[in-house]
Amino acid sequence: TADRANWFRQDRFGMFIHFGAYSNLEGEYKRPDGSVCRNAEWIKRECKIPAAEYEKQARSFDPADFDAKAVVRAAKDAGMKYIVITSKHHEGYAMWPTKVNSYNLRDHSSFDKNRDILAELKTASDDAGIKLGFYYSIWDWHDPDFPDPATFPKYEKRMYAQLKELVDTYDPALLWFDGEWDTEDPHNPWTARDGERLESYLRGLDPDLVINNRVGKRRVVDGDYGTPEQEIPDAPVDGQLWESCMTLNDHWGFARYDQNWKSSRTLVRNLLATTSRSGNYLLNVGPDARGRIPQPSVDRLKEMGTWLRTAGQG
Ligand code: FUL
Repeated sequence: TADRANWFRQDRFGMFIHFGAYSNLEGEYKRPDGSVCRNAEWIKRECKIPAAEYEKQARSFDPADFDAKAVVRAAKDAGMKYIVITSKHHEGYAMWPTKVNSYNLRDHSSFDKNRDILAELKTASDDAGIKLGFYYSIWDWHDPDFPDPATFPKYEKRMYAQLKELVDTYDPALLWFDGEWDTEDPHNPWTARDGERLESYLRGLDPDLVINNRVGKRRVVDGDYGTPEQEIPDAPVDGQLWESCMTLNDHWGFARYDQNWKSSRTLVRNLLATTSRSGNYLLNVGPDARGRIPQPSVDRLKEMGTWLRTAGQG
């Protein structure tokens, strides 16, 4: 990893944001028989929601209360130095007005057509001196060309086009890939070579981009840093940079029923355990259908910040 990751090495503490069309369901899908199936960002797949039905609910998605300044303030109050938001999760729904397809927050929603939450977040982050990065899922449950190796190149072309849009429009500091793993159903055709090709393409667009290892097959040579999930490793692997991502409760996306919040004491302890082992800590919030960060999350972030500032003075 070259100098491009210097800021990442120093910044240590970031905010992860899981926000997508799944947020509109707030974790609960009512089946035709009246029973309720619960999940968060995996709800479409885990609850086997028919594609047409999922697309239909996405049309009513209206996160009118998303407030980029409030999000950035919550991050800043906690002592976080960067933000990584889902631009597209496995569901395939783009959170910016992509020109590649119409399955996005401008063209397939009830949201104000003049708003662009990634642009809003970029402006608010720049104003506050916070770096902004994007999560992007390679795995795509919506694009029909994804699962079949014969049509996969067509999907890949669109994926490249979307990533170029993101880089050209919002100038992100970091890209956080996901969904690169082998899945049986549907088949995931992503190979180590695909990852290498994508990484060099992106470095050609912007040599300063920091990229996580899920762009490839999570080998030490893939991307700039490792991505342990919901765990804090004892030590770095092969001296590699790493970042532990973790949830505040038990889910990444908003789940109305999940009130299993970690205490701020636990969160501070996790932050210290991570940074003392030279890792970064990426702590997640999941805004609700209206785009609001849940109050228990805001409270905990505030308490962490208070603790950090007090400890710094002592
Ligand atoms: C996982 C995803 O499948 C989860 O939904 C979440 O985004 C997590 C950070 O990465 O691999």
